[in-house]
Amino acid sequence: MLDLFDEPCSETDGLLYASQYPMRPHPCGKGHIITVPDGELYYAPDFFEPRISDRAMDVLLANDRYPWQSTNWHEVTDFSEIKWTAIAWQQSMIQMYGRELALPRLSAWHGDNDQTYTYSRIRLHPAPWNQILDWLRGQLTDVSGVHFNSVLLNWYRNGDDHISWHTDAEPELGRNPSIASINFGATRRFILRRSDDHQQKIELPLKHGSLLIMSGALQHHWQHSVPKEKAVKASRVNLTFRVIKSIG
Ligand SMILES: O=C(O)CCC(=O)C(=O)O
Repeated sequence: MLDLFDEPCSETDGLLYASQYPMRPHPCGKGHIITVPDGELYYAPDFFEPRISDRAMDVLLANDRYPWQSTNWHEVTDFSEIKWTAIAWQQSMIQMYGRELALPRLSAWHGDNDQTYTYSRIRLHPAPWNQILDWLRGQLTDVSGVHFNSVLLNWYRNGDDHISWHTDAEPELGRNPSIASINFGATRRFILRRSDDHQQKIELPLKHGSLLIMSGALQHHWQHSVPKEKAVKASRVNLTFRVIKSIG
């Protein structure tokens, strides 16, 4: 496990690998709990077997038009006409500097009832739970002790897609939220930095079949991002399971 944390990385300023913090094995037998200042991380690089992770990618990206592995998704122009088998993928737009810009990734929101959630100033309406999302959620119960009621999915079509620095500290998530992040597809760099000292950073390479849980006060003290990685040509799907506490 340690060698996964210790992969070389180009960004060195203040960077610490998660392995430099105290860690102990999780009682469930998979992965480790890592105690960081003002928060806790759980990381299991091989939480799901490769066979299950491969199958998950096939189901999450299944649609009526394009084979997900061989399509150049950045060139697809009829995206809104695609019928998705399991996930309600959308190209969300944001207003910035008076212009409407496409987010550099695709996203989907599934969850209980008719809750809405505001994310990156976008109001999301949940699509229902389905077999794969419900099954994945079930896999998280023992390790997290949390019954999640919603999931935000991000699809990074290749290394150009990314997510900028932010916290998951929206009011709907309440204080000290636990957020469980499942990763399928290409390995991408996940970087945390302290909100009050941007030079203090922690990096985890989130690989195919891995699970990261962020908990304690982490969201109130640390920001996170998945930066661009030009060399990455393959898709990655990330699912962050959350508990929404109130109707937005
Ligand atoms: O893709 C990831 O690993 C992070 C996703 C994320 O930051 C989010 O959904 O808020």
